[in-house]
Amino acid sequence: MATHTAGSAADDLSKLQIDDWVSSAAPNLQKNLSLLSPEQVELAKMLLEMNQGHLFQHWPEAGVEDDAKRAFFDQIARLNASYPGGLASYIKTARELLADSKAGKNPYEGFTPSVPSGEVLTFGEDNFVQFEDAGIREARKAAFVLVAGGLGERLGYNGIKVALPLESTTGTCFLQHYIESILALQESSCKLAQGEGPTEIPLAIMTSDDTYLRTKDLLEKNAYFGMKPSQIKLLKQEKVACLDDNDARLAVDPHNKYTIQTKPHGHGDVHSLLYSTGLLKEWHEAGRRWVLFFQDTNGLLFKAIPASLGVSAIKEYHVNSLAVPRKAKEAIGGITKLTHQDGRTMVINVEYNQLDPLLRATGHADGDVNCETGFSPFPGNINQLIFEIGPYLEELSKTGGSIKEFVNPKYKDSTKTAFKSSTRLECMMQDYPKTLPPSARVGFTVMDAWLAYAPVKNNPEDAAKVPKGNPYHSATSGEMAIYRANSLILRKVGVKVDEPVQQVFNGQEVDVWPRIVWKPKWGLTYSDIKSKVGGNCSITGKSTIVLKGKSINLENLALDGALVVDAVDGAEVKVGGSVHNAGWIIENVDFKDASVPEEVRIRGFKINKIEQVEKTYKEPGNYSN
Ligand code: UGB
Repeated sequence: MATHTAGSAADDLSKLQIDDWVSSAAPNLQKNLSLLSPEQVELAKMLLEMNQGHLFQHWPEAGVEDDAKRAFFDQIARLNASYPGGLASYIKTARELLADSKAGKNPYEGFTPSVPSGEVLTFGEDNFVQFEDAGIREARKAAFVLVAGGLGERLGYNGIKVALPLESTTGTCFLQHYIESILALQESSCKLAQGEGPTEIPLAIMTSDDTYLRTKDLLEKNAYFGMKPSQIKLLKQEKVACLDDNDARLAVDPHNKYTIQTKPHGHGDVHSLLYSTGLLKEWHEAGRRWVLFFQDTNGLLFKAIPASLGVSAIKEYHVNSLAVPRKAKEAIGGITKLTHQDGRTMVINVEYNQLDPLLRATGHADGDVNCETGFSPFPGNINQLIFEIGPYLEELSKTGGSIKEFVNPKYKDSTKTAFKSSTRLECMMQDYPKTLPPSARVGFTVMDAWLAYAPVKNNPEDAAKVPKGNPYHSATSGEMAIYRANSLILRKVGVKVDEPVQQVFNGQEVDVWPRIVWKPKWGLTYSDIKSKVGGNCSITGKSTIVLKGKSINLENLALDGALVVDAVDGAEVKVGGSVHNAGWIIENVDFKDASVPEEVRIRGFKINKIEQVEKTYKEPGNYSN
């Protein structure tokens, strides 16, 4: 950044006026004004107007630590530029939200919650299949956005979460699985379109300072997992300034008095980033119709994508949230219909810590409880959102992508005058519909959790404490959910799959199904999978099957052991007969055992590959055995 000498700035009339004003508001800043560029002077003025004079309280005379002072303004400029409306707007909003928090104001004041109605789908039923067909048709007009800026503090894993294997049978990491799923969707959808419209589905990944370099590295080291590098855009969210008190005085880093302390602003940043980078406009101009948002560690997600995209297209939803049945008080938000005294209504996610008090305050004495189905009547938000790009872009053109924020200070005592530690404003991507007009078409789609949702969010110790019956959301349960879903899907298309056995890993009791894994290109939809299974197939409980190829047909297969089929595109393979061997067995691992890699330890088991049959087809052609 350019620096100005005393001479060049001193003649400026407005600067002289600032000098006078600054000398009373922040005398230590005044002594340093000669160091600042005109832009920095403007920023200083803004800070003083926003009552942030304390930031300069410890500044020494010009000539001492000048580089640090300039670095301070570099940071202020970044914080100012990355927030819609700038830092002044951030501070103003923070004061309002902090005042509301101090007054104990209910953010849902005047609203009554009720159970909304949405599309409830069951895997394999006729309407599910129709929605899947429609979704596959629409997919080539979609763009995907993965929000992966979070550190995953609850999981406590040292790497980035998208690099974690979603299952240890093949060791495929989340990012690879997501990319291969998008490529499979792209191929199926473009085949139907026969050359019309977009031919590539783009993927944007929102990262943060915590995840950007490691995400880039993972992609580069793996040749983008088969996607064209130009198809992937890495975005980076900035952190926001921390606040020390109810007057929203910016918090100075305890280790460096020239640095403002910052913390993540939340996944809601994705909207302003898509807008400010021009990416959303670019997608719209290229004829794309849908943008699909998803989180970093849900290995089941793409099983639910075709049908839910079909729901968006057929129901013409501007906003479609994917949801699953939710146990009362489970730590995922509840999709709720809110009706205001003045008649306004909206269907919105109410975060899990707010739903129970909201219900209690509006006449439901027991709060958030399970109903006769064994689940809360409020479906659980899994933060998989599908927006129609046209109305979304129109809305962002008005708001710049800023969405409703919240603040969650931890107060020292009941006077609510001091915080235990600095706080900041946060925002969530699913709060986007809060500012939409009542005419907006906002809906949701519920699918069974076994099919759609198994995130990896909790560390083994916390997962082991989850109340019985509620999902663990750990690396252990995330992996077991893949095997369960694939087993249930194969059962649905006629394969005889043995019942699971119960086992305990890292203190969590889980159902262990046969380890059935396939590449997304093998089977994206119910119809796809059904068309690849014929005759009487059976898979025993101790078995493992890995299908790595597009056209592998299972015909009268009786599997009791491990079978790996790997076929290049163009190889049409029929696999059948009896396959029997010692197979791959699961062995317990203690999560405290530091001699085992972290990604293995956190799931509490490893796979011992004793014996298998491998069938590999490297050339296109027809094969039958
Ligand atoms: N994320 C970012 O990209 N940037 C950030 O600043 C923060 C996060 P968490 P959370 O599915 O169980 C959400 O921390 O926010 C990414 C919903 O709000 O895993 O506690 C991060 O990388 C909640 O309603 O979840 O809770 C990750 O991919 C419920 O649906 C994603 O944002 C809950 O998820 C989510 O971050 C759930």
